[in-house]
Amino acid sequence: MNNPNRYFIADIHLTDNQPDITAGFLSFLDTLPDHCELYILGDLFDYWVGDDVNSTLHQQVAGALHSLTNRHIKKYFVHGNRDFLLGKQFAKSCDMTLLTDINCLTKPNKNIVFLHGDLLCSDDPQYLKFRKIMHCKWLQKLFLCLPLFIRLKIAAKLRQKSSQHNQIKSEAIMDVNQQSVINMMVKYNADTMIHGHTHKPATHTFLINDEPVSRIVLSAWHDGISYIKQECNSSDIILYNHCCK
Ligand code: LP5
Ligand code: MN
Repeated sequence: MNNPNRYFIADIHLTDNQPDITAGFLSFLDTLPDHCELYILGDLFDYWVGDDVNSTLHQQVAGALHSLTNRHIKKYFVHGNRDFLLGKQFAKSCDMTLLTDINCLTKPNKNIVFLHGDLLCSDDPQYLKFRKIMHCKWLQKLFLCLPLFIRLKIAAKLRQKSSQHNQIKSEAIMDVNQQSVINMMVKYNADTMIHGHTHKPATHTFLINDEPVSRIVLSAWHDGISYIKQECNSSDIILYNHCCK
């Protein structure tokens, strides 16, 4: 029995303000073949302030993802830095499995490691410190107890501060650190890494211990659909990086 084909996407940044991206996302789901697996590598939503936000957008997305189950499509979700609060309740309404921050898929000889990508930005200790605070369980619980309008205000403030900070950070600081990439690939015995976050789509090939490996970076969806397809047949696994306007 062949493995299912796998599709990887990230950084869709769904928001009420950009219905064209939502429409693109929903039609992308329609094009998925039956019996495949869909891996969403974070920042599906532009921000997430709690599963209790029952907006039309959230209902539409949950309905569309859930209905993929009728076509035997499994959905997996890795949190991004914008939607790290997406919880079990919403995942259930999508019939989607929540994964940990770093995950591995086995290939015949080596593994594929996949993650959102922000953890690899180790040239930016300020961000990693900020991330650590945002991931404090008690702080998240406290935040989720706040009235919705306050949560939305805090999220808007954080977004504003973040874009101010990003304007003065260099491109290099906001990209992944090559040594962190290598360390993670060695740790997971991976010859392939897939991630998003940086919005710099590319396939980087390099050597680890004289063996060729690749890091495939997904694009954000502001400029069109982007996905990686892992095609499985008995002898081969091929990864395609598709970006279409
Ligand atoms: O995603 P992107 O490209 O904008 O920037 C990221 C990093 N920024 C973030 C912040 C998010 O955008 C905010 C998401 C809000 C989610 C909902 C709210 C949930 C609140 C839960 C509370 C428990 O991730 C950015 C990186 C960039 O990627 C590239 O890697 O540079 O990091 C930053 O900008 C962080 C700064 O370096 C430090 C930020 C200091 C903020 C100070 C906050 C003070 C305001 C407090 C308001 C109450
Ligand atoms: Mn991100």
